[in-house]
Amino acid sequence: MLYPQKCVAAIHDISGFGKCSLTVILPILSAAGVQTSVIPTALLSTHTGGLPGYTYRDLTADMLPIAQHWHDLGLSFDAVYSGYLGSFEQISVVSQIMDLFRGKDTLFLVDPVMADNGRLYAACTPEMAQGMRQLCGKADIILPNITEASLLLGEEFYDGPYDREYIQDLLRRLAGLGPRRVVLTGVWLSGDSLGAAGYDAACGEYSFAFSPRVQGSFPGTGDIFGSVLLASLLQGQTMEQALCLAVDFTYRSIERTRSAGTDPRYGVNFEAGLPRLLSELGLGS
Ligand code: PXL
Repeated sequence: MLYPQKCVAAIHDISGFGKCSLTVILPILSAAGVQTSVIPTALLSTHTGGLPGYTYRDLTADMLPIAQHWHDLGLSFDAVYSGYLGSFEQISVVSQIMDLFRGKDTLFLVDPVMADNGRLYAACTPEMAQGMRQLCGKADIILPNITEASLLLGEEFYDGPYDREYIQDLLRRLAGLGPRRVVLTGVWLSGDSLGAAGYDAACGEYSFAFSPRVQGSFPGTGDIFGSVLLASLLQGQTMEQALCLAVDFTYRSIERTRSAGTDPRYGVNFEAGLPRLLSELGLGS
């Protein structure tokens, strides 16, 4: 039996160096057999996570014309996956792109990339939270870390360790913004583990997945996590399976990088994990 290839439209920036956003999303989704088309939101020399200086070219004016062209060509997508947006204005552009590609089974995955560890990213502004809240309301799945969850809910950020009740309460309230499923990253209940928690509001089910914790900050790992999660869901795996796979793949990428002694700001070694990922997705020879 022949299955049609899954198609994703990915709306993220291109950070030329440093392995985040499209430079990790594209290879991971492609390796997982997903045909991936891209709408770049901005072109940067590097990510904004710790390297001194970066160039920045805003691509807002190109985004809707690209999407409109695809729409005119009659293209459709199994999923639209948005992440780092270069400006407040781009939030409404992504919202319009979602309207263009809304289909019966189109999955809208919104990663409200704005902040981490209690701090906004360099190019993000506090008013983005309000717009992101609305965009999340149109999504099927949202993927905030705990800092972004606090911004979306208009609350103060608390550092962990967290208890399960607090995490479940955050998940339920985030689902109250509109998305059916919520995946929260950067969840830790004790000092030696780190992972993610999921909630499906349709069935009221929670899932948790953890890995050992590696100290430090690793840019790009949210995008790696999101791509593996999406690949797994498109492959028909359950939320629990997707969460476990994404946590494990991200952890292995971080641990490989730590043990090699690579500067974390240069990005993690996810490439070496791709063959194993394919077999865990039931793909490959
Ligand atoms: O991975 C999130 C991300 C994406 N794009 C850019 C970033 C970051 C996080 O720092 O700086 C440009």
